[in-house]
Amino acid sequence: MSKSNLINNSTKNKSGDHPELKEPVSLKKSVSPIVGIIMGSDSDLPIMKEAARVLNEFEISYEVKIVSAHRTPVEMVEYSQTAQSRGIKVIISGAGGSAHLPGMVASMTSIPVIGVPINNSTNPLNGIDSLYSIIQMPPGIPVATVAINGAKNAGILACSILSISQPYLQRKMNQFKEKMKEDLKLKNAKLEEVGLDKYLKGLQKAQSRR
Ligand code: RP5
Repeated sequence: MSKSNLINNSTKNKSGDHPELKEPVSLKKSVSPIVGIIMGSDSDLPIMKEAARVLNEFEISYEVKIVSAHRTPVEMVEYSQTAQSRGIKVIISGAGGSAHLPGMVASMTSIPVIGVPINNSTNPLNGIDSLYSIIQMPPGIPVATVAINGAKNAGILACSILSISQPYLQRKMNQFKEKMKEDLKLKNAKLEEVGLDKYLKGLQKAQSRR
C-alpha cells in the first residue's frame, strides 16, 4: 500500500481547491481494494474521508472514486457492473444534491451498498433531501443508509459486514467496541473525580482544539 491523497474536512476556497485537504489523513491506495468508496463530487470528500479513516484503522484495502450519477452516468454503470468482478465486496456511496447515486449503483450490483446522505455547503436542504432519497428505496433494491454525514458509521458497517467471513476482523471489531466501553468508563471516573464544572471546562477546551 502506498500513501495517496491527503484530505481533511473543509469546503472549497475561491479557486475551487480544498486547502485543508493537505492535512494528513493518510488515505491509502490499495492494489486490490475490497471496499469501494464513491461519491458524486469532490465536495463530498471532506465528509467521506471519515469512512476511509475507519478502513485505514481496520487495515482494510479500499479505493476512492468520484462517480456521478448525473455527470458521469456511463462511468457509474461501468463502476457498478465491474465492482464485484474486480473484488469489491462492499460499496460505500456518498451523495448530496439529487442523491440517486447509491440507489442506482445498488440496482446494478448484488454486493451490499451503504449510502451516506451528504450535507455540505452545496446542499441548501441540509442533507434531508439526500437522506430521504437514499433511505426510501423501493422494495427489492436496498441501500443500507447511515445518518446524514455518517461516513464514519458507513466505514464501521463495512468492516462489520466483512468481519462475517474474516475472524481477524471479528476480533478487531470486538476490540473496537471494548475500547469504546473502556473510554466511557474512564470518562465516568474523571467526571466523578473532578466534578461537573471542571469536566465541562476540559470538554470545551478539547472541542475547541478539534
Ligand atoms: C451531488 O451533488 C454530489 O454528491 C454533491 O453532494 C452535490 C454537489 O456537487 P458539486 O456541485 O459540489 O460538485 O452529485
